[in-house]
Amino acid sequence: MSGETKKRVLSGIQPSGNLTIGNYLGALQQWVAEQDTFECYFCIVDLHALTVPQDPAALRAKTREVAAIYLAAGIDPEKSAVFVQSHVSAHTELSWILTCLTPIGWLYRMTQFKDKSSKQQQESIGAGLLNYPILMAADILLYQASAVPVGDDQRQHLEFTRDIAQRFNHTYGETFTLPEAMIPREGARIMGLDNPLAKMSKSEASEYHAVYLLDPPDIARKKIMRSQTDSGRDVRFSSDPERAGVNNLLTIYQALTGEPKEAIEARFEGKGYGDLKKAVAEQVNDRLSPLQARYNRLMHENGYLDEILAQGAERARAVADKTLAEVRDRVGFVAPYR
Ligand code: AQP
Repeated sequence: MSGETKKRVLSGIQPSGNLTIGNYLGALQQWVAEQDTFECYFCIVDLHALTVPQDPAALRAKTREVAAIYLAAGIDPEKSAVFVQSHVSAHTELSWILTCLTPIGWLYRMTQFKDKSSKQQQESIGAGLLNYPILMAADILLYQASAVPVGDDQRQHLEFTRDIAQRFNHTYGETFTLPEAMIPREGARIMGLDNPLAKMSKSEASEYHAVYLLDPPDIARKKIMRSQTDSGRDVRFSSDPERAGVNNLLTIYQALTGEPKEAIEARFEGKGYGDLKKAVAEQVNDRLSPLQARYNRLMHENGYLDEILAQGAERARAVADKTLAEVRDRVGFVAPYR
């Protein structure tokens, strides 16, 4: 043992639907890769899921499902703390303190708020949807995380987190580490298979929009074979919006294989879109089959998941409560007598 302390990483996914290959390539795949380099905290962010309406029984089931998917994807609970966000109450407490420091204008500027609120009736938009980035900032800052591995859609929320951390540090004295977004080079923004101009999203309802991590191989293959492409023939990476479908399939292929762009284009030289779709389906299923086998085993091991989540929450609390105690002192709260 060198005794050297590792830098911290925190990230999470909302249990708000079926996890997609977008969540896998943008987030999970890099979490697995970073476990040896960093001290990692990975949570299932159930408090965030409440920002849009959720059925309680479905939320409970999805929270366990997402936890099992983390482990099945390769998160090792011996190395990384895996926990449910609502099991660590410091998240909500810090979130309130940061709320009181946040100008409302910063929140109204967030793209995700604009997107998600535009899909709801004005009178049913919860204040939680607006405040979402503050809770996310609290999640990250509690762990003094230096890096946050996320997809490209979370870039703006990370900038918000840095801004609020700086505001706190400036107002109350140096307290929080300023985190950096860790965005993967490939697969940072996987697009919908049915509409390659919109981000693939787990809460999008249409049948052919996304491959889910628990889709059986024939369903995953069918979705990919039906994905939207254009009338061209060349299998090449492109930034032309007309060719976004093919570009998206190539991006998925690249993120899964790690091959350079040129090698991939050479592989598909003289071949058509059908060949590309078959090759992508094969890569996706090769990755998902072992994940699904591990997932099924885990879900049948009585008590195992609960034990991992309990241990993860304990490790998380040890760090989060320490930061929170410092914050409470900085803002002027009287420490409890006992
Ligand atoms: N399409 C995507 N491509 C790459 N990365 C993605 N992520 C999400 N979609 C893509 C990354 O996955 C993590 C999950 O974040 P989240 O659950 O907090 O919510 P999100 O970013 O809003 O993801 P979804 O799937 O679109 O969820 P819903 O539909 O519930 O809002 C993040 O790291 C994200 O960047």
